[in-house]
Amino acid sequence: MSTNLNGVMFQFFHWFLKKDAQVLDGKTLWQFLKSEANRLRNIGIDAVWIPPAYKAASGGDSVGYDVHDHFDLGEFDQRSTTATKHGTKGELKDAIEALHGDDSEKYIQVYGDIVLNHKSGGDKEDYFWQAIRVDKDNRNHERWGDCFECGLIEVKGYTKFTHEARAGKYSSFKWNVRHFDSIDTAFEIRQNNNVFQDSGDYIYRLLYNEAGYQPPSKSFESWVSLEKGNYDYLIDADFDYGRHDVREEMKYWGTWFTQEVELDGFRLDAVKHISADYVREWLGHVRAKTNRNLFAVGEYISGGTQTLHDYISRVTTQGAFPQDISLLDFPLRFLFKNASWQGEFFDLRTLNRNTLMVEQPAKAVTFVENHDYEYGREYDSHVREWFKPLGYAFILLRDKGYPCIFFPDYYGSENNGNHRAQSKGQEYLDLLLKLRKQFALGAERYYDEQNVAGWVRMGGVPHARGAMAVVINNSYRQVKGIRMNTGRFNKRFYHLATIKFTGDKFLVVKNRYNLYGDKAEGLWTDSNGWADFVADGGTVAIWLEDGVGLR
Ligand SMILES: [Ca+2]
Ligand SMILES: [Ca+2]
Repeated sequence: MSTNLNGVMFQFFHWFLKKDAQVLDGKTLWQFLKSEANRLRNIGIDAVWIPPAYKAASGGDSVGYDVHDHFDLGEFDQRSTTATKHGTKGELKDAIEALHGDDSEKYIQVYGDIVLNHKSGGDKEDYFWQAIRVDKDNRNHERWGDCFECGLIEVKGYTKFTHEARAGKYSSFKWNVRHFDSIDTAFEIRQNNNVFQDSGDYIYRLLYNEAGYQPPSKSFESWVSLEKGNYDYLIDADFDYGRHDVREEMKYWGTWFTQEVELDGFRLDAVKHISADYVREWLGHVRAKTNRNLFAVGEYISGGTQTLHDYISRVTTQGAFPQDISLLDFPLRFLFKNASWQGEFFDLRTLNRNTLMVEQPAKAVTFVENHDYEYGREYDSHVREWFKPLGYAFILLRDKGYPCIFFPDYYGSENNGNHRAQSKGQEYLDLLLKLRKQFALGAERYYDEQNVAGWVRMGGVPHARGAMAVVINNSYRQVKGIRMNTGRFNKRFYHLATIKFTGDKFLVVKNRYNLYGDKAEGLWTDSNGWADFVADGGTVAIWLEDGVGLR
């Protein structure tokens, strides 16, 4: 969880952000982040998740997940650029300094994006290495024997990383094939003295370590996702965490990166493809070496919660030094996506079941959208815009989870390739953030039906300004009510705002909403505290106890 009361995280990038995007106003992302530090502070952001800050194989145009050199934070001329897509190392440090602020300012935490799974864009390897072909869909199926494309082979892939421009600064580790356990691209395959082309149909599992090395054999890691048999391999050159030298080097890097730019925590990329035992070892090492209570949230993509519980348990309860970790709530995110596509055919009662938010709220980082699923990433994988205010109300105003706001949902975006411009949600998100800090406090009473769900925050605790009732309605164009108990008897609640998407922008209708009839400006609870709170179709409506206002 966040260390702050009702903490909020901000994912400060997206996949389709152009380097010359209007919102950046000629700045790099790091420069823009620096210039936005005070705004983020003022709207109630407690932590910023920054994109991978190190040199990517595709250089200055990459979001950064194709990591080429973990130690190059925009400092060395590699992959045809010194800066990363997001800027230079100096600009990154300036941005983080601005977020941390001086002693008189609220401290905003910075979470680095940590890619521990692979390296990308290596040079052609010098040495052949023994390997076996495994099926992409079943990694446990190794193609031994003498059938077509079977048997022991030797491969050369793109596994050599010399980083000559860095010349050993920060680390002299020289990466080559021995440090990886699998690749999916070979430029040379040799078998029985014949040379073969890479058919592109297989993953090549590397078999042995060099003579005399312990352990003598390589293997896929254990405690990874069991999808595809064993989901250790994801992309490019996959680290071999069976090797002591690889484990140590990446732990050393984690400590170095954390201290070099003063990180406060991590978003751990692709953890289903990395041994959970290594992630625990890595976190334990970096936390101990830096002597800091570093927050960690992992990206484990799963529609079901059981694998997430198993993963959390493996990291937080096993081993000599159990480590705290949260996970992104993908099960909830996939429900949001379905809700946005199915409209009123989606049963809102499913939102409050089978999610990490419900089942393990203290370990849930909740979100509506991210860079991997936003419009244009995969066919119809995004959350449609009309639903976003409902989704954000659900993560920002509930009593569970550590919510995360996605860059384009706040700042808007521009058309770019398959990506269609998304509308700026700044006005309604600023409102929800204020409500989160002032009214999303105290006990919660939750109610739901097929097409309408609502909750009351009871207040009555420090920092709470009063009671709040929130209603989301996913029907097409019909005002619906839900009966909720407020614990306030014969009390008026006024209509603060209804947030809706008009097809090209988000509208925040305050004070009076004519479709609500005699409740257009407010409503009364009965002598037992009950009232029918209403919201328009496809909107979220917010009602506050009379006599208190938003500051
Ligand atoms: Ca892996
Ligand atoms: Ca591996």
